[in-house]
Amino acid sequence: MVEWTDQERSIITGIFSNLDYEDVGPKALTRCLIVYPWTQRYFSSFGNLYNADAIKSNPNIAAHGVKVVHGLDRAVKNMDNITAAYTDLSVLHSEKLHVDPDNFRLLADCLTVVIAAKMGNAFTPEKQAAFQKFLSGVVAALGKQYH
Ligand code: HEG
Repeated sequence: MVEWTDQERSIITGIFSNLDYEDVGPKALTRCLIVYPWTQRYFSSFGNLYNADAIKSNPNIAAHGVKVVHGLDRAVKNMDNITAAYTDLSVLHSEKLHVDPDNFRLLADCLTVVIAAKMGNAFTPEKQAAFQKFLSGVVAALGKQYH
């Protein structure tokens, strides 16, 4: 079980209460698909992913990016039991979507880059540390049902 300090809790709540999901979600998923092109294989039904411009302007990717970042809300609400909060999503990604769990870390890192760029100097090392710890919990939880 992960232990959280009051400062870490308030950093995480603060980041998410100010988060522009409609902006950050599409940017994070887009970045993941461009920086790590093998992640595109799971989105073959999403239409044109032919190059970076196509990915950036693909409405299905944008909508899915928003959905994925909203998928983090359950971790924010269940910080003391992130693993249980992701049982169903872990089963889905493993058994139905067959997403290689290494990719969770890649998307998490892209999300960190996007948030750091938006927050600028406000994304202090302390905030990055708490956010990294939070995302590591999510990544581990999403990988839990793989066997
Ligand atoms: Mg996943 C569906 C969350 C990483 C590929 N993802 C979903 C859904 C959520 C979600 C909430 C919708 C589930 C539903 O419809 O019930 N995904 C989620 C999180 C993270 C993640 C929180 C990591 C931070 N997903 C991830 C990665 C890939 C991926 C790295 C592939 C590289 N997700 C994926 C696909 C779908 C979902 C292909 C189904 C999309 C669709 O067909 O609509």
